[in-house]
Amino acid sequence: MAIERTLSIIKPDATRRNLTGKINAMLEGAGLRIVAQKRLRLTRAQAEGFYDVHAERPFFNDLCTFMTSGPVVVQVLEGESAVAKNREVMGATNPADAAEGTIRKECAESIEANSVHGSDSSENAAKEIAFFFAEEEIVG
Ligand code: IDP
Ligand code: MG
Repeated sequence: MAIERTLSIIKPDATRRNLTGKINAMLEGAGLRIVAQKRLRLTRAQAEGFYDVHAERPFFNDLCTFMTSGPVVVQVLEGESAVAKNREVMGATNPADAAEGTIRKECAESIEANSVHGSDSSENAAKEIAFFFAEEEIVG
């Protein structure tokens, strides 16, 4: 097992309901270290660029509208198997399918407004981290 980094985003439904601290506590409780973090409002171009892989999906437009509807908190998480560990603590995409004790089970409002994003592979994690952070902004 290796120390990895992954990109996490606390989505607008969660920042709106003041859940940043609760979600951070759940991430830290799972053994993930927040080694970079900033709160920002995504532009449409940023949302479309970030979710480029989903451009052909039917929910793409609504997803970009949702992701620009309020502030997000983008963060780099570090730890043993951080990509998989974060996906585990996040829970399934649809909160109706998410396991007990996961962030999406406890916090998500819907399959779209599901409170958090997490990279799905170490390759994508590297790309997604570079999308938001310069190396010197990450302090391990
Ligand atoms: P993930 O966030 O669990 O990796 P993805 O399939 O990568 O899920 O989808 C990216 C995001 O798009 C989801 O987190 C959710 O916000 C949104 N999304 C996914 N599937 C649907 C859907 O069927 N309807 C509406 N929004 C969706
Ligand atoms: Mg995904």
